[in-house]
Amino acid sequence: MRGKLILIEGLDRSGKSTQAALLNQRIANSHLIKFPERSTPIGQIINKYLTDSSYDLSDQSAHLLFSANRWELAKDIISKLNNGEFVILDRYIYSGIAYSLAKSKVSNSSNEMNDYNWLYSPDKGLPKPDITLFLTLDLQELSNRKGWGEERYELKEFQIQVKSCFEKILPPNVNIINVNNLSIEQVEAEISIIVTNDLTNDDIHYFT
Ligand code: 2DT
Ligand code: MG
Repeated sequence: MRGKLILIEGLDRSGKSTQAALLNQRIANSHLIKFPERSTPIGQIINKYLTDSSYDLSDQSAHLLFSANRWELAKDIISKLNNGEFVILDRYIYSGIAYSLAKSKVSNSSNEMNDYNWLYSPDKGLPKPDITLFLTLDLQELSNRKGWGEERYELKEFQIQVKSCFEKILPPNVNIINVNNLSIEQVEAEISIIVTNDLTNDDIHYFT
């Protein structure tokens, strides 16, 4: 039996990385991959872009680098799944599209950044998650959470755009969990139910 590909997407400060790590601990044969994966050659450029505000890239090249970073790991993900191992992803193509679309909403950027098909096409061919979860927060709660401001994109106004862009582009089969007023354990329990109830065992799917 092949392993499952499980994606946890979510707004910044929604507890996404905490939940991805907890799920990874709970599943015996699993690997956690966080995107951007900052240790690879392309990941190092992305890390510089995110942490050094004086290092600028065009919006198009940043977008393509995030996708290229996923392609750096695609083969490895597929071979793990075929070996029966589970792979848990912390962010993936939906973050790629939502953040780029959000940029086009806050600045007068180029047509490409506002073009869903252009944004989506570099990710075509990547393995598609069997289960997609999205952790969301109400706007009020979003602004209250601590820790904004350390990296590019960590501005309240921008995050509001990100939320609305995610809502436009998430796939129809996404499992949305509103984490307002839920404890870490309660979110963990909801995720556990969704993951345990998925009994499909077909071939790996790909974005087309
Ligand atoms: P973390 O805070 O999760 O490390 O993410 N991002 C991420 C994009 O703009 N495009 C992408 O394809 C991905 C995967 C989201 C760092 C920032 O990178 C953004 C926040
Ligand atoms: Mg962050």
